[in-house]
Amino acid sequence: MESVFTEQFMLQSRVPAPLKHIACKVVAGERILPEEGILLYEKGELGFLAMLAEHVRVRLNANDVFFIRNFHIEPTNICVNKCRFCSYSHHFSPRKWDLTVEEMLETVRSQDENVKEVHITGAVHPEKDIYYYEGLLRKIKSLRPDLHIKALSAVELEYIIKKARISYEQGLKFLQAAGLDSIPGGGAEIFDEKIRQEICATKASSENWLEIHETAHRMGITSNATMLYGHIENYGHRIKHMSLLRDSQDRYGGFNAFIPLKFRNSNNELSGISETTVIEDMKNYAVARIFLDNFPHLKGYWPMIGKPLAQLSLSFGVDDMDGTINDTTRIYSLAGASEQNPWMTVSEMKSLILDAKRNPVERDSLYKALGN
Ligand code: V47
Ligand code: SF4
Repeated sequence: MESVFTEQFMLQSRVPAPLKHIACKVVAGERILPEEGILLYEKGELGFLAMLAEHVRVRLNANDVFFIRNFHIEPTNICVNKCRFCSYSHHFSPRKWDLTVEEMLETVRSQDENVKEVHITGAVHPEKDIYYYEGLLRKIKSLRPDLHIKALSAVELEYIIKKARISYEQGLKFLQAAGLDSIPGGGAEIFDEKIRQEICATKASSENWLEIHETAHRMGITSNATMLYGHIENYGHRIKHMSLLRDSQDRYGGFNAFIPLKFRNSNNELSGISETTVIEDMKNYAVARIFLDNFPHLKGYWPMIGKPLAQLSLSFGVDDMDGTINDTTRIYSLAGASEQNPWMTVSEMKSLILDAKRNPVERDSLYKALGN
């Protein structure tokens, strides 16, 4: 079976020899090198990349595409940082907010009991500390003990843990005891200090981001990893970013999903940069799926690219559609995404996945199928 698949590539004379070599490695289940990843970005035609990415997707997830019933809480947009790509913080957003704990608890109360996960992330507020978030997590858990709390990006964690003058491990243990179940993938941007200096000079370094996630993984707290692409980075930077993640995953294995985030250019300091094309977006999903052979899941985050492109991404290696969201995130609508009030019903989610000839699977936060 596999050799027939490989031969298909071999017979396609328009595929240059070095790409055929990469195809054989991928089909044989071998890991590709960073320079081969760059070659895929530079020379890989979309159909060719799709076939290879789909091969990896099927090996890892068969025909299943996952989704979860979830909602977000974005506690504040008042931020000590001023990342140049960000349209969400009070520096650029037309609205400035800092929710009270009671307002956040009201959002939790308003969700129906089938909702399985809350994703809490926001800006780095100068006056908030680890004790504030510990109290918030405790109150949410006491209201909804069954709700999985995926909270606080490494950037928010670094700030509150350093402020408390404790180690990452002590900080994470303190929050875990209050109800922190996993960590979202935000703040990774691009792991290259020169690029970070240009786009997000004051936020956590690549090294600290990775150290926080690895500390969590050693403690049994799983997490996600994002990559912000389509701004001033090049293919080499994207591959370097994914190489660091792949190496880290080899060490501890705590990443659940990789989430490419397309830079959206409305209302921020990088508005002069054109957004990537659909071809570039699909190519990026495919190369990520091929390169990150040890990441179990690749997420097509529909509030960022819109429902039609998220559906299309299911043919480029994506096996996870995130969730129903219930109109609770503003990060992408403020940056110009088409989904101004992101909301997806379960039946819409399922038909979107079925339409792509995949099997919809409702999951919990750790990708256990919920059998319905
Ligand atoms: O780190 C900010 C990105 C991230 C823009 O773990 C932008 O399941 C594009 O991390 N254009 C936060 N992206 C969101 C995040 C996330 C999203 C979905 C799922 C998960 C998960 C995590 O949003 C930031 C930054 O990279 N971002 N501004 C922008 N203009
Ligand atoms: Fe603040 Fe996050 Fe926006 Fe950076 S991306 S300015 S850390 S809210």
